[in-house]
Amino acid sequence: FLKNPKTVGITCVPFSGGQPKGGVDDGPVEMMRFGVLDQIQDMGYNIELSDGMDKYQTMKPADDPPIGKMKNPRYVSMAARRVAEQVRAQCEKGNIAVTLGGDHSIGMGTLVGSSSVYGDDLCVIWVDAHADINTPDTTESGNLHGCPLSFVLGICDAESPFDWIKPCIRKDRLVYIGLRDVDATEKAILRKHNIKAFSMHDVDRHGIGKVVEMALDHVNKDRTLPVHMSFDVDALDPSVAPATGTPVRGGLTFREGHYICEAVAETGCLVSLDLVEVNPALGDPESLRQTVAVGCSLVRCSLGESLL
Ligand code: B3U
Ligand code: MN
Ligand code: MN
Repeated sequence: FLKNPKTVGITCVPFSGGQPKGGVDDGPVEMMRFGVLDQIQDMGYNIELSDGMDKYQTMKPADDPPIGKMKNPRYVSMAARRVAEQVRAQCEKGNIAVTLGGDHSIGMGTLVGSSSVYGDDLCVIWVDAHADINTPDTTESGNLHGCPLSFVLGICDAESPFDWIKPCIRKDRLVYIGLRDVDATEKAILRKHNIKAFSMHDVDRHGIGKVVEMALDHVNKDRTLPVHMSFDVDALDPSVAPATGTPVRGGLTFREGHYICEAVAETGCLVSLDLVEVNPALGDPESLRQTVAVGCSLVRCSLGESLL
């Protein structure tokens, strides 16, 4: 699918407006400081950086009162719209589009951007402790990082300021891995729309190898369709990735997380990737180092680092 399979287009999104904790906006800069760009180049890729990562902070509207339960709706919408444009540009050039967050509300932007180029062929693998599929009506927290999928799947009516988002992802081309903290309202949505999810219970039962195979079979049986993977570091166990806003016990081990990335890399179908919810402000320096390091390592493995 890729015109430039050896070019990685990186979009850094220092954005935290989709949830209440500061610091997640420093995720991209900490991953860069850790050397993620050089590491990707050392694997033989060219890098093209989307510009203006400083713009996200300055986009914050002076006045952004809640709309219904949604917090910071205008800010989240504007940031996601910009992400969508930048990811679209990277995908149009045929680069592998890698987006470094930032909180997971930016996922609505990356999915709009990638699907605007790949259409509804695009398959989505959402690796997360959470389902991120609340609607503006079902969300209890009002945090929009818990809602991105409902917008792009067309499960909720796109009201202003999110009316620029058209349904663009097919429900049968979405699959989850790693779930263990899903709201009752979200479970009802998953059931109603027949959305495939592999929880930690499934990982325990079948092992990660089988789970990833079943997940890929569900969305991409013949391995011929383009794939977007959205990796929330809180899918990993907090002992592996402690510096994140909403850690949940009982997550993926270091190897299980990497296995998912390696298996996706092996398909050769990956066209776009998000790595989100690294929050360097949470925890001691060692937790921060460990989390940033594992984030960079997941990105490299998704780009094929460990394939022989
Ligand atoms: N489902 C809850 C909790 C949550 C979602 N995503 C994260 N936490 N990181 C909510 O707020 O919608
Ligand atoms: Mn998430
Ligand atoms: Mn999560």
